[in-house]
Amino acid sequence: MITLHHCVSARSFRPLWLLEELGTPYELVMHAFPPRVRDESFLKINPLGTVPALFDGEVAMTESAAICQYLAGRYPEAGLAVGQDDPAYGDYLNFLHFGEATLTFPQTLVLRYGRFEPEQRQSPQVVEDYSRWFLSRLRTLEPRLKRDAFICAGRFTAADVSVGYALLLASHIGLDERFKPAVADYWQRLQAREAFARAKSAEREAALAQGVSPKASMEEG
Ligand SMILES: N[C@@H](CCC(=O)N[C@@H](CS)C(=O)NCC(=O)O)C(=O)O
Repeated sequence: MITLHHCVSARSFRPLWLLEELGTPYELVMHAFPPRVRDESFLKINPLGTVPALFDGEVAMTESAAICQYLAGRYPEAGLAVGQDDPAYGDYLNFLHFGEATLTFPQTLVLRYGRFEPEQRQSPQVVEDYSRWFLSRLRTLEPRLKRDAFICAGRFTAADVSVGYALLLASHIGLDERFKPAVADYWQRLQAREAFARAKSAEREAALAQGVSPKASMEEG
């Protein structure tokens, strides 16, 4: 059985959503955010103190985009991966990693210098600069999503889960109001997926059952 360690609305939402898309059984272990501070026993599970941490037999992984790639590849029958012989393979890998490396990174600076740091260390300048950075990177997606419903391969794949999480995070910090029309429509399409709704319910129910706040991690700080 796959075990996923998760904080509400954190990057571990990527593997959670993907597991729901796959329909494969998993155990969801919830932690208060940030687990490094609020749940020290977690450091024995993942010395980095970050989520996700996913265990599948002997396999242990802590990078959300890599976990999506791993799971989609392990369950090819679900059609969420793009094979090496497919002309869309390069696009698939590119956007799977773009979701974390390019789109989530500037938002972590917005969160850190807008919410998590003590007031005297907060910086409206950093918040605005990295908000703009994030929004400018979305420009790559706009023409593509004007043309196609999903990011690559003409269908929903794990790359959409990776990019979709970055849009979820943006909605938590109010940047969704600045999405251009094709990205805004895409974000609506992703939220309408049944597996997305199941993942949202699963994290809420597991949080309540395990005595963890069901509020989004970025509102806990
Ligand atoms: N690149 C990693 C980043 C993991 C990460 O930083 N997770 C955040 C949650 S979104 C975390 O656990 N932060 C708590 C901390 O840094 O102490 C990934 O994509 O999974």
